[in-house]
Amino acid sequence: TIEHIADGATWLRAYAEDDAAALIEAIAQVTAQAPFRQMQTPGGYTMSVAMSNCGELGWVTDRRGYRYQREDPLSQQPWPEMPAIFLALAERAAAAAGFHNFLPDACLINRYTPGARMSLHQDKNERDMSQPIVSVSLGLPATFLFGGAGRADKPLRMRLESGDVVVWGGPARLRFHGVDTLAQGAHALTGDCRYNITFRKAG
Ligand code: MD3
Ligand code: FE
Repeated sequence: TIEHIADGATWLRAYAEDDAAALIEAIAQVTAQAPFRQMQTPGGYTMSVAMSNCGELGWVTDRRGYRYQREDPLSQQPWPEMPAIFLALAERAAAAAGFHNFLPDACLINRYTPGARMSLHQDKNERDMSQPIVSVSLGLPATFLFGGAGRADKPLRMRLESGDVVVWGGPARLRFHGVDTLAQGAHALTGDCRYNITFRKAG
């Protein structure tokens, strides 16, 4: 089912359900080369979410700031190639939401274990804000917080489940958002974790 959440935001419930096992296998292949790591924020905190990347550009944070870069700072090697199944899903989902010819060059993979969260933020490190972000949730469900144009706007709460895909474009692209603390649980495909994959045109 297609659901319009807000101007520019489209929720494709269970859209990736049939691909879930293959997507999780592809995550394992990417992270065998570029392991999950908990990065440092510029303010010196360690993120509770563990991250990796694939594609031409990867999102990183450290004491120097937030940015995209071509090399994995752990290995100083290029990020692993974006798996074909990732690219195909992102392109198809974006088109279903009205964003044709979406060609992501960056894919951030987030891993949440119980207790992990992501505080309200905007995604502003990408060059072209006319391009959407496509997000895919796998494994344990999470409460996603969808805020407004300002940090103080009270966020809507949305439960994102395994296989859900959301396309964030247009006026939704710069809205504040975050993820509430992940609850304990067990999922048949991922065990005690949630993965979120986001596809971006960063460069
Ligand atoms: C709304 N990830 O990696 S995905 C992130 O579930 C991030 O891991 C969350 O926020 C997660 O930056 C949320 C949904 C999402 C992604 C990007 C957005 C929602 C968005 C950009 C603009 C507005
Ligand atoms: Fe974000």
